[in-house]
Amino acid sequence: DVVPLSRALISVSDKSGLIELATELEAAGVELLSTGGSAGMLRDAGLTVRDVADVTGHPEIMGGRVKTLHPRIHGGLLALRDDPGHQAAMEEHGIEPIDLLIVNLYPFEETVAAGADAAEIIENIDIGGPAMIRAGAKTNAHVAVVTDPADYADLLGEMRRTGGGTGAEFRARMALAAFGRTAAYDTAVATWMARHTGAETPPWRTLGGKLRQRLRYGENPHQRAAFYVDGSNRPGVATAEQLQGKELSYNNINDTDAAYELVSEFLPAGGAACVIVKHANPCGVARGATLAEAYRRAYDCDRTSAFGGIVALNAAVDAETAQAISEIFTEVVIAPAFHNDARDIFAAKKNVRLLKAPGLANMAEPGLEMRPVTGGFLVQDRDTGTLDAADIRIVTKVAPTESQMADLLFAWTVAKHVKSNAIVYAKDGATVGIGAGQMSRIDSTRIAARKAEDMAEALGLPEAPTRGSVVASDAFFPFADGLLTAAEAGAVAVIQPGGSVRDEEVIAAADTAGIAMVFTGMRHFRH
Ligand code: 93A
Repeated sequence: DVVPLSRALISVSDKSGLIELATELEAAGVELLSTGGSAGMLRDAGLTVRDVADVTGHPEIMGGRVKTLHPRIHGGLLALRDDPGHQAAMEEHGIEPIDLLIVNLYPFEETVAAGADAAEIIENIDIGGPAMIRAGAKTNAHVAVVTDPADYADLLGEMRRTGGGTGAEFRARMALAAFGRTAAYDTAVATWMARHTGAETPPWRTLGGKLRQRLRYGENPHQRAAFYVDGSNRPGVATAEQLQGKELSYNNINDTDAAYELVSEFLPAGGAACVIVKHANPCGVARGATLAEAYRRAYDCDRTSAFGGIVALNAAVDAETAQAISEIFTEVVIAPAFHNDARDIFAAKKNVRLLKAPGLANMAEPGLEMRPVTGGFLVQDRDTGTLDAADIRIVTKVAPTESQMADLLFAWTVAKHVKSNAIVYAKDGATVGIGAGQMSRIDSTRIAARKAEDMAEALGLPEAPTRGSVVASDAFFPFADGLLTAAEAGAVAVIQPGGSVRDEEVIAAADTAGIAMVFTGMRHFRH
């Protein structure tokens, strides 16, 4: 798969590192073709360069607007070397193959940032450059495209590795970067044009996804909104089929995503599981011997919040589960499948939106998450962190029992999906109190315990279900007070990352209270 290099086309606006690179290419016996300014610079440095105009037999015209837009150039980049028809065309039209393309684009973004006028900005919309980059990247079976001076060292390393050529893996990697560059470039052009013409910024059509549906409004009625799919086809809310019910709203989709991601942590092999979400936070999560039982136990965590919630299930919904869900108002039910008799029951509840996802979400699959900040955006890996037994360290005198350990891991998984500060009390594979999104951990700890007390009262239980429960904290307890509050509520085992400067104090408090505590060494902030 190594393509030896015989001819390179160089056309760059950012000329940094160019002479060093071209000197090495010439020394390796690579013929250099180049456009006006680039060719001049290389010649001044004493290198031998062939003008693109000489190759095309056509001068650069219109102040450089047309210089490389010619079949001798594009044919040289696009020809498939192993296609006899392409070979014949090359011979007939005097087209020579180009196997290395060094191009970077007119500085459009910089010209906008410098506050130039529209005429100058427009002149900096590169047409020939992106056309060549895309042609070369499309033909990465034969052509290497380098669009960033930062990659020149990599190119030279690749040439040394392969004895003067480029390998398929390198060419594919560069092609990916090349398409990324032209995509970002055109987004910048469209964004400027939107601003210049007084249209929407950023323009909806350039968001990089495929529009799935326009939404009636966003988080609030005065906000416009739309739903895009990213083309990955991952099972989840974006690929689910709506079987019945009103149109999904922006908040429905956001909440359904949160619910389905969490329920997807519970693989069907481990038994039935149900998640109920309100405002992107779970308000009840449970396993059960049956799906209906899982739903009822999830519902019993916080019946008040579950009203008008989103219900996600990890297996095909049966009639009994459908019946149980139908007893209160629910916005959305999402599951990998629905039995026909369940469909019949939901059909009587016209407003319930039923979503059938093409499988559970793969929570181990890597991906990126983006979030806007004023003037930019943040990107991070999805939180695919998981625990195994070896990561868990028992730090107290008392060790958790086997069933407590199972509940600790269950609560930990739920806590990963609760907005920070997250505190999750659980017992026998069901949450019994969830504290979410507070600015202090102690408040989340208290709120979760109080909600459990409220439920005990509503359900007529003899005591709060936090008695004998375990508790998970998404980040370390900075002080002993949170742990003491949990102990007071009746928690008998704790799971948390550890790592506070006051760990010793917190461990001592756990020992005094006679409860077990384990450290995970991993944090699950979610903001
Ligand atoms: O004006 S263009 O859109 N028309 C073209 O045919 C063309 N070919 C290369 N811009 C074109 N380029 C761009 O010129 C390249 O992308 C590069 O940024 C620049 C290099 O020009 P020079 O070598 O004259 O400095």
